[in-house]
Formats: sequence, C-alpha cells, structure tokens
Amino acid sequence: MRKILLLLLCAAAPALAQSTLDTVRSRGYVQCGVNTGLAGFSQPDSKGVWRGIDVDVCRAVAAAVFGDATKVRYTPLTAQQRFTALQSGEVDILSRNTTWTITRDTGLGLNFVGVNYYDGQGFMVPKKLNVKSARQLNGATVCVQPGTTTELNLADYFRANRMSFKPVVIEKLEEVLNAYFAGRCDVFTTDHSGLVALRASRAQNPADHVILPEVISKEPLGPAVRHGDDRWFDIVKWSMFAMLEAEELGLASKNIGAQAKSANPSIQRFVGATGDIGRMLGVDNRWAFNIVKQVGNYAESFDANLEPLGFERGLNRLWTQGGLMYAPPIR
Ligand SMILES: N[C@@H](CCC(=O)N[C@@H](CS)C(=O)NCC(=O)O)C(=O)O
Repeated sequence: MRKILLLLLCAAAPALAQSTLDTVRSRGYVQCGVNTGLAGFSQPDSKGVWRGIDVDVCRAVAAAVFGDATKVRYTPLTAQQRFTALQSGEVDILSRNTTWTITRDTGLGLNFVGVNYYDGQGFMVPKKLNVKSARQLNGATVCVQPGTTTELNLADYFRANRMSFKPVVIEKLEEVLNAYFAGRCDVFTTDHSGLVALRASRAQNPADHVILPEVISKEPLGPAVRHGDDRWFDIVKWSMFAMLEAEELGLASKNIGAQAKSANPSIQRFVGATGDIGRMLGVDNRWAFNIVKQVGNYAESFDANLEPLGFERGLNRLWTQGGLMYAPPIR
C-alpha cells in the first residue's frame, strides 16, 4: 500500500511541480500527439510538414501561446498508444481524431476541449462484392483497429442486429489497410471521415470501394488534455473556439489585418484591441488575432485539408448555417 502511494506521488510530482503552460513556455514549443498519418486530419506533406485539421488545433495553440504557429512538434500515435502518451506527459495535447466518450473523460482522466469534427462510424466494402447495406454483412470478416470506439461499436451493431462477424484486429494503420486491400477482410470499418480520407488517399482505385449508407454511432472527434490543469484546458479550448468564432465573424487569415480596424465591438474584442481577454487566458491579448492570421478560421482549415479529399461540411457547418459548430461567446 505504502509502495503504491509513493509510486502515485512520484508519478504526480512533475505535473504538480510545473503547470503545462510553464513547461511549454520553457521548452519553447507545444508537443502535440497526432495520428500516424490520416489525410486531412494529420499527415506530413511531401516536405515533411504536418498538415490537417487536427494539426491546425496545435498550431492555433502555439499561435496563442508564442505568437508563432510553427512552434509545435508532433508525436505520431496509434490508437492504442495515444492515451498513455497524454497521461504520462509525453504530449501536451492529444489532437488525433479521438472520440469524446464518458469512459475516456472520466476513467482515463482526460478533458476533451470540444469537438473539431462531428463524425459517425461507417463501413467500406469492395464494390465487386455488390453489398448495398450493412444489414447484408452477416458472417463477414471485418478489419478493425484495436483501442478504438470502432471496435466496440462494431460488436454492438452486429449483436443488436443478430448478425455474426469475424474480426481481424490489427493495430497499425498501414497493416490494417494492406489486409483490407489484399482482400483478407470483406469489410473495413472506422469513422466515416477515416473511410473517406483513406479511400481517397490510399486506395489504388478509389472507385473500387463503396462506403455503405449506415452510420452506426456518434463519433464527436476532438482534442483532449490531461485532468488537473485548468489553465491549459482553457487555452486549448479557446484556441479551438477562436477558429470557429472567426468564421462566424467573417474573419480570415487574408482579411484580419484590415478587419482589426473595424468598429464592430465583437471584432475589437476578438483581436485584443479591447477586453483584455488574452490576459485572462494567460497569454497575449493578440492570441486570437495571431491564430486567425497564421492558421486561419475553421472554414479555411476545412477547405485546405478536407475539402480536396471530397468532404462536405454537413454537420460541421456553423450553427448559423444548419450545422452543429458553435463557439461560446468570446467576451
Ligand atoms: N474515433 C475513434 C477511432 C480513431 C482511430 O484511431 N481511427 C483509425 C482509423 S481512421 C486511425 O486513425 N488510424 C490511424 C492510426 O492508427 O494512426 C476513436 O477515437 O477511437
């Protein structure tokens, strides 16, 4: 018992000694946990520069903290590695197409800062199998990655519909895709966004694969931080919201310089000319200006990263346009 207590104390010591913001500041960059390579979300481009909507959240935080969106380093993580990496302090933010669930929020000691992509789970099958609906998948072999909500939803869906399936569980993305493309499973299942991105970026001929119409779960994807550091939680949360608020206010990387002179009180507060909001957050008052100038608003990030892969805004439209994206007031 004493030994366990001591171990717990030792494990907690670094976290207690210094806040995440202090650690990040003295280190000089944000350490961001991302996907090992999911087009549109987080993937290095041909020059080795990380790109994607999850990457942009970390860049936004760096813009808020340092006034410089480039001050980020990336740790690629599989689904199974991701939570330990955050809990142990190896990364400051987990921004990796991660579904917000109550078990993760409580049992794993995470704080999800919000949702940067509303998603749901789907199925992809080779077109030549001529399957039209997930209800025809009784007895199918299904490729899936472990440590995901995907694995759990898959079992629930087949059980609820009194169907059987044979899971082929493979941790590495590369390997699970190879297995599916080589025909070792009839079906690949993951978040709908994953299916769209992987079909567009990894299939030899994307038209050979169909995504079935059923969406079997809710997958609100968002960045998370560790429990126990409210200041850091606030910074990451509001950095993400600033990108949404900017879209709503019509502020974008190209016009924010000119718009900063606007008489609109909401814009004046947003750019830090009034309100002292950055200081309340523990960063510079130009935090949100820097985010939009250097990273862009949410629509810019979506259009640069997801739109070219064939994504539509759908649920991820702003609330003013029939979607679910809604930032609380920055005031
Ligand atoms: N949103 C789900 C699934 C996330 C997930 O890991 N999806 C897979 C399939 S798209 C993935 O990102 N794999 C990439 C990798 O392993 O690096 C979760 O949070 O559990």
